[in-house]
Amino acid sequence: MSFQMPDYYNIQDLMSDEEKMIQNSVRSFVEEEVLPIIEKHYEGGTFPFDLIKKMADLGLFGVTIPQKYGGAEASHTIYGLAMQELERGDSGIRSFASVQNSLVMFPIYEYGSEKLKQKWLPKLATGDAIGCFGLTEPDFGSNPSGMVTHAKKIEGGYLLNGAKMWITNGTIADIAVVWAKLDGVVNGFIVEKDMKGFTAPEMKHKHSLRASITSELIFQDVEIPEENKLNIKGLKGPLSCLTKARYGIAWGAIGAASAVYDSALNYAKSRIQFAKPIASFQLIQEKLVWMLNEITKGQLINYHLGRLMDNGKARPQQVSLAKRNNVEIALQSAKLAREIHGANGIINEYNVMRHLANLESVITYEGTHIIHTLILGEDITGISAFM
Ligand code: TGC
Ligand code: FAD
Repeated sequence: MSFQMPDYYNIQDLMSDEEKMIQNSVRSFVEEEVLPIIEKHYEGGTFPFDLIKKMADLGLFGVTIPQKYGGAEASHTIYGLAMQELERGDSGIRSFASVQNSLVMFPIYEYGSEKLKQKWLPKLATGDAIGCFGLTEPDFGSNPSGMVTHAKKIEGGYLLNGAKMWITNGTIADIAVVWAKLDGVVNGFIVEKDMKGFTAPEMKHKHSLRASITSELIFQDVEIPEENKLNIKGLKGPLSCLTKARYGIAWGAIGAASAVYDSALNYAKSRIQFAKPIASFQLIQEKLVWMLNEITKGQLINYHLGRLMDNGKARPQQVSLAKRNNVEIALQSAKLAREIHGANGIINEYNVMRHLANLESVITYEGTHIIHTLILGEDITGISAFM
């Protein structure tokens, strides 16, 4: 049965032809290229490298970056729609695109010198270069301001020492956007894979995001040339990148939620127990309606937030609300969908357990659910829970 994205409030009617066209082309890509291979990669714990060039050809890297740097120069709403469709396939595929777009190309475009932009953005857009983003450390996750990775000024550049952990794409990246303290202030540096003293071992044995590469980054006296320093000081540098990525995740989560809802609805209509489809039982209907209800609310949040982003009016806290809400309801939807599938819910013939396990990472990274609660708590009370 072919996939139908739930659209209970006819949001499609509000979308431009360009938005519909891109959404449809990414949906077809997921249908034809991602879904047939994803379970094999998930089981094997491998990333499907063949998809990188295909994603680049679709314009999925540098979606909002100007064309003169190889980007698609499209809107944030289009970026969101693309992330939604990718995560309908798998959170790991969306993660790859989130990192490349929001956490690597965005900071180079926003804070890099013209030389740095010319050097890296076109290659990142075509998928000829892969990037990663190193903020989290073994002892500093939710509180990145405590980071111990540091840079020291030397003649012609900087000497970088420290370690990052849980870094998506680290092992396969050509460049890492690394956040480190210089004279006690957070700064951003571009570390290139061949720089002496830099290693990026893969972290194995994950039960979640298995079709995505997660790595450590280790820096031992890595010499960084002056031109590889980004022009931004303080934690607002990395946090501004996170705002972009969290926005994409809010859309992506609705893709994952729609995938498990679709599977649960079809399963409930075809699975017979007590001589009836299980969809006829009120307790099953309640679960399906809960999912549809929450997906619809999430879609409306995303659609409006996209317009705010496009008009430059979105506040980071509004992005936090969307990420917090949509990932939580996607996770709950995956749990309900797994229940509706009974024993079949745990095997890879159905997508629900894979999405459920993936969403356990998505609710942790880019600010945990609790961190977004506290960001919103501070916004409405004026009192920070972090001090
Ligand atoms: P705080 O004092 O609140 O802020 C420091 C400065 O930053 C500004 N700011 C922001 N700017 C842009 N966007 C945002 N979202 C911003 N949030 C804050 C703020 O205005 C201030 O500016 P200024 O000019 O006054 O200096 O900072 P804090 O130290 O109290 O931290 C607050 C907190 C806890 C919310 C923050 O540290 C946080 O968000 N922690 C969560 C860490 C996190 O999300 N890590 C994610 C790592 S990357 C990742 O997970 C990638 S997964 C990739 C994938 O596979 O998809
Ligand atoms: P901690 O910060 O140690 O938190 C542990 C628990 O304590 C959480 O439940 C948290 O909500 C809670 N907690 C923390 N502070 C408070 C508080 N003040 N009040 C109440 N509760 C609190 N990072 C990158 O930099 N780049 C990447 O590419 C990247 N990719 C990732 C990929 C995967 C698969 C995963 C799992 C993580 C990735 N991360 C990445 C790291 C991710 O951003 C961190 O895991 C996340 O920020 C949380 O940090 P932590 O795991 O150290 O948890």
